[in-house]
Amino acid sequence: MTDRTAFITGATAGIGEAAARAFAEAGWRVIGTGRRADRLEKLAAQIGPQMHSLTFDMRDAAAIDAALQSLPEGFRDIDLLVNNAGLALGTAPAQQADLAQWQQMIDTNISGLVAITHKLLPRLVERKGAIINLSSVAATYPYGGGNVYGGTKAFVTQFSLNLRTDLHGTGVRVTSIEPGMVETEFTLVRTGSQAASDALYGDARPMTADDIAQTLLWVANQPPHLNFNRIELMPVTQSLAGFQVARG
Ligand code: 8X3
Repeated sequence: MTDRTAFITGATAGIGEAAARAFAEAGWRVIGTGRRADRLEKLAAQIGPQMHSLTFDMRDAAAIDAALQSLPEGFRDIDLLVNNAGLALGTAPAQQADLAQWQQMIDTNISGLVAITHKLLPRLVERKGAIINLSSVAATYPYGGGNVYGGTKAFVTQFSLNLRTDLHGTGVRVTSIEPGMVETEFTLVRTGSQAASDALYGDARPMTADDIAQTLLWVANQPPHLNFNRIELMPVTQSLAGFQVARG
């Protein structure tokens, strides 16, 4: 055991679930959060007493408070916050997009993330802990249909950099992780279509949730004097395609 505790949001699937497993395997205590109690309980049963699950909706501040107050002895001293919960919805161009989907991305990727961070900051400062925020390559590079999703991730990256500045002198470390294509339920959630998900990942050799989980663990295990501000990573098969020009 490392005697350290990681608080991982969105641990019900994908990168969050892989991170919960990776940190537990490395001897960390893990608090895994999510909306889907059945998935969290299944994961907690597999990981064992090193994991404590908290079920709440990131968009409900009172539910977050109640969940944090319910933390049992042994899980109250939090050393690392992994802000992983987030989602993309829709691939339509902005002028055809659904406003409710935009709002849901803002509520989860921005409002939920800042609420959790705000609530855990005092404990993290006390423990000289760390925050790792899951941003995206979409924070930096625009792509078709990325509109509000990319905007939320640009927020996450810039919020990470600003947190670093505000936390100057506290010893708290902050890192923005900015992955490209990772094969998870991400595309299924975004499009609602298994066929779209299969078409995107098929033969593309995308990164895996475990690739990102191992990156998170590596960042968390750096010596306390070292801060990685931003890490951008992509599968070898993904690259940038440049500008477009409309004619006529
Ligand atoms: C999403 C990254 O490259 O799959 O955060 O659009 S990508």
